[in-house]
Amino acid sequence: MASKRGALIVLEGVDKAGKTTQCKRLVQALQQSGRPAEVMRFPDRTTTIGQLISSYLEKKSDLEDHTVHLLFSANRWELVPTMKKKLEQGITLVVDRYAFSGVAFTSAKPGFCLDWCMKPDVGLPKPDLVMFLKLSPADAALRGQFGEERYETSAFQKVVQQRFDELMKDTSVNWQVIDASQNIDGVHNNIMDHSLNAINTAQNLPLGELWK
Ligand code: FDM
Ligand code: MG
Repeated sequence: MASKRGALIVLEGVDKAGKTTQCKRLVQALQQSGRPAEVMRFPDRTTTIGQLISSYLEKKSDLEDHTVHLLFSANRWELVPTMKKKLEQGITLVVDRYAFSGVAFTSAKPGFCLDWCMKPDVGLPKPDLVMFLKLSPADAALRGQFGEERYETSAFQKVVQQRFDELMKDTSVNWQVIDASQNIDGVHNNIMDHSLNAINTAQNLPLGELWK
């Protein structure tokens, strides 16, 4: 029998929710329990496309809104062969942002609907689990100021949260909302529970296609 595949696990959430910290903690905990796991993040700023995106986010360049949306999507698609290979090798991938951020952020701009924003990502590897780290704007503010990058304002993040709320109504995706206002260990324990479940379930199922 073929060896068991890894699970595709995504962490999403608003700014300051602790996604990056929790992705690292999760991968460490999985590895320590003998489960192969690797962290990935989108945008992956290391590729040629990723460098265009990074320069845009740092406000060093301007890009037309549709164009940058498609670049974010292309940045995911260019990593798909690598992702599939790793999952087939039994490696669980813990991903810091994915297509959901892509849709939530672009559709928070005037003139963009959810439907148009989803189209380029239709058919991407479907996550076995998407955890949304939920943090109120008040709690986020307690964690410090926003950074200097594009999109890092409370007004924009508020609309992004509304778009995420829309996306979470889609029951074809395994969404789990995590209370990110707990301390780091508390959040980690919740995330670990959901992840172990997803890993066990995924090993006997084929990888799905997102929004298809
Ligand atoms: N972002 C991220 C998008 O607008 N579209 C996407 O597809 C993705 C993956 O880029 F503001 C936004 C979200 C965030 C920024 O920031 C990336 P981090 O701090 O590198 O996650
Ligand atoms: Mg950030």
